[in-house]
Amino acid sequence: MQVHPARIRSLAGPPPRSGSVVYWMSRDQRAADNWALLHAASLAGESGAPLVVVFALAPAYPGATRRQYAFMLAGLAETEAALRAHSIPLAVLTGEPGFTVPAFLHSVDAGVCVTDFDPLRVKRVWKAAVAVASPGALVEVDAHNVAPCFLASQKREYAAATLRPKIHRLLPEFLKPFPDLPTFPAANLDGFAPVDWRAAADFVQADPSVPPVTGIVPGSAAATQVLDDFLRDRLEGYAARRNDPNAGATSGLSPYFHFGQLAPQRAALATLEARSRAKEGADAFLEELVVRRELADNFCLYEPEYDSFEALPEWARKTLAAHAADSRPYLYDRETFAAATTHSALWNAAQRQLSREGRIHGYMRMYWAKKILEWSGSPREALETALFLNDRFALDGRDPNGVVGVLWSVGGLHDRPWANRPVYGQVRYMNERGCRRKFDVDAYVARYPEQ
Ligand code: FO1
Repeated sequence: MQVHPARIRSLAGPPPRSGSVVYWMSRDQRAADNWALLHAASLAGESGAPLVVVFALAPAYPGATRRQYAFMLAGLAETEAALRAHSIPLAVLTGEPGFTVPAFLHSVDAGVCVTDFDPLRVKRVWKAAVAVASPGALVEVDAHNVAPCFLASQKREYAAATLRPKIHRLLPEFLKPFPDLPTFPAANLDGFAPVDWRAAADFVQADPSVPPVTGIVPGSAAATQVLDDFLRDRLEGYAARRNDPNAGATSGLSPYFHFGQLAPQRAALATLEARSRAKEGADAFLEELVVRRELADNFCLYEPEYDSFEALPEWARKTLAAHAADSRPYLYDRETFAAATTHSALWNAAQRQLSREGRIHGYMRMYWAKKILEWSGSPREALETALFLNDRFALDGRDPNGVVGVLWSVGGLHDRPWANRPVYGQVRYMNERGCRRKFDVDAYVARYPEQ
């Protein structure tokens, strides 16, 4: 089956030529429900060329620690087995992707290299390096968004309200079931030994002081199980209970989306099927899963400085600058925040949830980031601290969704101005009293004691 042509765009580089087909897997690390892999498989199938999948393992992905690498490598090992069941080999290339990918493409005489779309800077740099050194064409397929990011909008959108109608217009065309991945002749595996995952783990130089998490099982099979459980047990109460960090009402799917172990489109299709029995929950979840998630990609695609103070909306930069000299009730440095030793038991509990579990409840993430703004020397420093901590401890750090979550909380991104107050200016304010109105703060704090 052909992949919708609007999901595909060609990146600068030589024109397509005959030769083997390579799928350079990066953001979408799964065998099933992967439009980039399906496109590569259909190109190989049409021309009778061999198909091989490569993953370029970078020695030190920016900001990542042992925690994220362990989760990613475990998921990739499962993906390798799933690919081999279709006689598609996976090769792991260790080193700087800008060098290792072109070298591999030459070694297999690749006619075309397909890769998955990703709006982040590091990927753009890698892709530009591959495009100039590739023997054949380099094409990109959006396998992450339901509505292809570069089609849904050609500019940085102001807010969810401006992107929502554009996405909804495209859903009938793009929110379609996935075809099965074809199986190749057994000879397609010739010359490719199974990956040595121990050697791959040894190659990684990530900071070992942030250990792997135990409470979240990596991989596509676990992701599908988490999705099924969520839809069966929690979708109905999602709209009413998702802002209660004690309710266990959220989907828990973010780490799986970040590493592409589950397709957001798979989750959207399954949610639609469940909609007849849980309309309110399904609509609230689809808004997060599709509109908000795709708004984050839109922001990172069209705002080159997406993780900086300069990327904030003008009103927010102005109001934060006007309040930069306001006196702060407490001032903490990055180490104090990281160690969860502020004066606030609620904030410390949120930081402990993040550092112990590798994730933080969505509502608490807003509170956590807003207090970093309130208790840092400047808004710029707050932004840097929040991004640093999120990247370091969250399994889904370094994701457009995480970047946008932090910028929304600290700097009013995709939000509107609110009543003026100290330090925050017109950026939306949150405090512990508001939390107490919404949920049992003491119960939350008790779950994350000092150790
Ligand atoms: N992508 C790669 O292609 N190679 C890597 O070595 C790699 C490491 C890595 C470590 C932590 C992490 O959070 C992400 C990592 N990714 C890597 C990228 C990831 O798959 C995502 O594409 C982006 O972070 C989000 O769009």
